[in-house]
Amino acid sequence: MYKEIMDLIRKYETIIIHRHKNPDGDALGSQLGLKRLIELNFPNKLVYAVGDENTFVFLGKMDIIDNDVYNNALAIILDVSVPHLVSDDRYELADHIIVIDHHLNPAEIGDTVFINSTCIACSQIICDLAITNNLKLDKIGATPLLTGLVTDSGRFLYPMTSAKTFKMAAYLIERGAEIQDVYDRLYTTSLNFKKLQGYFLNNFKMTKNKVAYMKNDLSVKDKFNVSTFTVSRAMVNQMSGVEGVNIWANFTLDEQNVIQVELRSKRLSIVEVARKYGGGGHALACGCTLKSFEEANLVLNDLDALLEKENQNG
Ligand SMILES: [Mn+2]
Repeated sequence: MYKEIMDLIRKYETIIIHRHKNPDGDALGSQLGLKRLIELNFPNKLVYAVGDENTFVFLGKMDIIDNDVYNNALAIILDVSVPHLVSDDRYELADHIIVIDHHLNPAEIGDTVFINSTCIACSQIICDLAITNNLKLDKIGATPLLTGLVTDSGRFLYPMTSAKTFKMAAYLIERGAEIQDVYDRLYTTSLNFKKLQGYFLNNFKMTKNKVAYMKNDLSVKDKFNVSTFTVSRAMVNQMSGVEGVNIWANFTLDEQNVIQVELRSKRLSIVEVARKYGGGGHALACGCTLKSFEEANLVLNDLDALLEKENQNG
């Protein structure tokens, strides 16, 4: 499979790299890492990274390109395989589309699809591609890739962290990835963010079978002066690591009147529940969107029932 990807990279003169909207460290990390990897090893090619920007912009800027750049170009989509989640839908204009992802969903796009859901980060797949093909990599490419590994593994904490993850981290640090700088940027928080963490710790609730959860309306983001995304994605794991809590869920109303749902589990697969409500993701880390907090109660009931069944089976 890597051979097919490399053959396509060799074939095209122009390569445009996409990833999901509202990028996290892994989406941007794998995108900017792959961009640098291609630039270093194929200096005559034109390589662009496109999409929306957010607080992860310290990893590198996005390129602004015209539609005609996509003529006879190769588009590579990273860390996502669902069309409406891809940032910048002009990938459709490309001659050929490669999707490289580590989510469980069946890919809905791409002429060439490579999905490995045993990899904790899409960045880990890009590292593997580099090592397997003996590609050159420098600090500029290694640093974003390490950021992807660190963020998607929760600083090497989440269950899919493997020997391979650490091998890739070692490989990246050997190539100059600035680990201290990455950590400083990722784990220094604003005072508001810290206080929001405290708010979560003090206010989360539990269902009968100990699904920990929070329901956040817009007043939470306003009170702590942060984004909905921060309240939703960045806070869900405040409820992890509590004795007896094996599933935790975060429901956050956004400005479009949609409830953003983040679901996490220690061992039991919960992605089926996310899928039931139109979402998806990984077995132990997934999400969906809902129309109301009443629907959130249905999700909580389903999660609670999973634990009830598990308890009965001993
Ligand atoms: Mn990822």
